[in-house]
Amino acid sequence: MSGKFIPLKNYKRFSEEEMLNRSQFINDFLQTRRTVREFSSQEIPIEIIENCIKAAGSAPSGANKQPWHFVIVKNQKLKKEIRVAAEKEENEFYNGRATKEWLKDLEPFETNADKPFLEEAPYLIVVFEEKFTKTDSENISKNYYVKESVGIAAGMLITALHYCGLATLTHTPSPMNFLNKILNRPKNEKPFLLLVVGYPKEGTKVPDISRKSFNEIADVK
Ligand code: IYR
Repeated sequence: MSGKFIPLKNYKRFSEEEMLNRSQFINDFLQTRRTVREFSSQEIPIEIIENCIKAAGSAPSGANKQPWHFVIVKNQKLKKEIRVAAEKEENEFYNGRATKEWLKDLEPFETNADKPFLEEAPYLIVVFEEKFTKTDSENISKNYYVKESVGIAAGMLITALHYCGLATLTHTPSPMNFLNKILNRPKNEKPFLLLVVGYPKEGTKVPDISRKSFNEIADVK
């Protein structure tokens, strides 16, 4: 074996009873997560967001390349710029690019091209994927399973934020390349997801939709 190995640290094994309790708890807890589309402007200490991003950065990734970059946007001017650019794309989406079927599928969510939450929420977290990583001015290192890796990290980020009591909205205006320009990110980074983060606006409502049952989403063979 060529690499260096160290003992597995901090692994904790539980009794079966404890595992059962924990599995019930995590299911109940994650079932309480709902995407919201109306956010309060109340401020949130940035350390909380930073810790959640650190947690997301612990995600597994292809060949441990960690092909992600997170930009926390709290600056009001930048948020406004992002809103203007996103609404331009969304206007084209709702008034032409989207198929009839797609618009029909979106009806229960009552979404439209207006995205005030991009300015109102205290934080936007833009998750970038790195198709390759620049190691220095001449060299690049190739990344593997980039979408899978960044998708897992994004899921962990949403989970961490939910654990802190923060609501999120996974927003993907398409295309999102305007984010490179506004946030001054290099060409090897591609926007993967725009996560809106904050407290839900008081009195906000969410669509009355349900989750598929265990038997619909899983099989035991
Ligand atoms: N990006 C648009 C449309 C949209 C698409 C899907 I798929 C959604 O789950 C929700 C919205 C918007 O944000 O309005």
